[in-house]
Amino acid sequence: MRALILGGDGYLGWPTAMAFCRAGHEVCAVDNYLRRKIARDTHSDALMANPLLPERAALFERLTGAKIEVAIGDCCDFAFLSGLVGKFAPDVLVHYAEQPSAPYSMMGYDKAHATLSNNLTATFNTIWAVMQHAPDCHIIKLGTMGEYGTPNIDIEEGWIDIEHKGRSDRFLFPRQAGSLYHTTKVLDTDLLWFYVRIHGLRVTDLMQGPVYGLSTDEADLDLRLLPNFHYDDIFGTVVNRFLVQAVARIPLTVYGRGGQKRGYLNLRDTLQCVALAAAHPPAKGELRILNQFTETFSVNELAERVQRVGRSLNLAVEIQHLDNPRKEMEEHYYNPAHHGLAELGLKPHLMTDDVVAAMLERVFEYRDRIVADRIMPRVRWR
Ligand code: USQ
Repeated sequence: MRALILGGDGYLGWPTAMAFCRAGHEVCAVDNYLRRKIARDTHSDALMANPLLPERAALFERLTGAKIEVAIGDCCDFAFLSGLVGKFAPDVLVHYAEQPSAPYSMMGYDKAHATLSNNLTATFNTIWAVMQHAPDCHIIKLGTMGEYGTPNIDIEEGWIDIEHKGRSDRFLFPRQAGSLYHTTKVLDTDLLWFYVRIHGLRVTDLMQGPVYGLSTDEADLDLRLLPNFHYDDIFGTVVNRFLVQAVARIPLTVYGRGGQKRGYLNLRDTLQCVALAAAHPPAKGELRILNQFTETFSVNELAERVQRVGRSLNLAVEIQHLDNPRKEMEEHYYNPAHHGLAELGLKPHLMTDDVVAAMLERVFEYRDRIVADRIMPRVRWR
């Protein structure tokens, strides 16, 4: 396949580009370094230094003989994106090119507007570029489990059958996101669904939970190929933050009571899920929605697990409950379906103690680079 990876410099985009390339596909990775710029502006640099995309691609080629094409540019620039889609003619386009931080999107008008404008424009331009130049291309869009929020009913996989006054129909499952960032993903889904209905696009929307980890088959070839691993309050996801806090002997920052449940997955499983979606495209005119996570945990369960494994490695891990900077339910029902990817063949890498220990050991190698004042939450929802 010819695979265009939008957001190819990111935590998920770069490992995806390597994995697709290694699997024998023609890959072009696209990025404008927005995440690096926001990280610099908010003093949220990643744990390890990540070479720029052309350098990473050159190193990957030296090590594997496989070539990742690189295009530096902004997906919000329609002339750039449409020219690229026209020239590259992708069979599959994986769209990660979004501002992915919930806290950043809650920092005030400018950052909220930047998130809304970037995310919606990148999705809109993707749709139009594909419609104009590659109408059979399969768009794989990274959505988020956060689109559904935490309703007091079971969460279905994208769609729900509703009976109302003796009649029934199928609708998108109700969405009620907990941050402006997550809300942009709801709006993305609505845009995609509109153009699928009207123009017969072929789309998979992957509702992904928080991802953890830094090891993949390709990233393990050389430390300079590792994904950008954040532990700060802006870009760091909760498990990655807890790993770094454990190594730095900073008490684990559980927000509020810690009963918040989410569906989590290992970075390796993100790669598997995207590959499976690409290998099994939906029909034209279909919006396929898959819930992408392998296990659900509360924040307390995650903290206790990192503490237990950390202590077995002689790390003195403590847990602290902070006043919750977010507005979210801290105790709630959570039962999301996730059959679709398993039916496509997903073999989960679960969060065993060995997996946690291996991640702690890798983070430990970078302990001198941990900056303690990047840990505490700086952004409050209210
Ligand atoms: N949390 C803590 N302590 C921390 C950090 C987070 O208790 O130090 C809690 C949060 O309050 C939340 C849960 O952990 O209840 C998950 O937070 P997170 O920061 O790991 O994840 P979130 O902000 O929801 O966003 C991340 C990614 C985002 C992706 C999303 C999937 O940054 O791009 O869309 O995970 S999901 O959460 O399923 O919507």
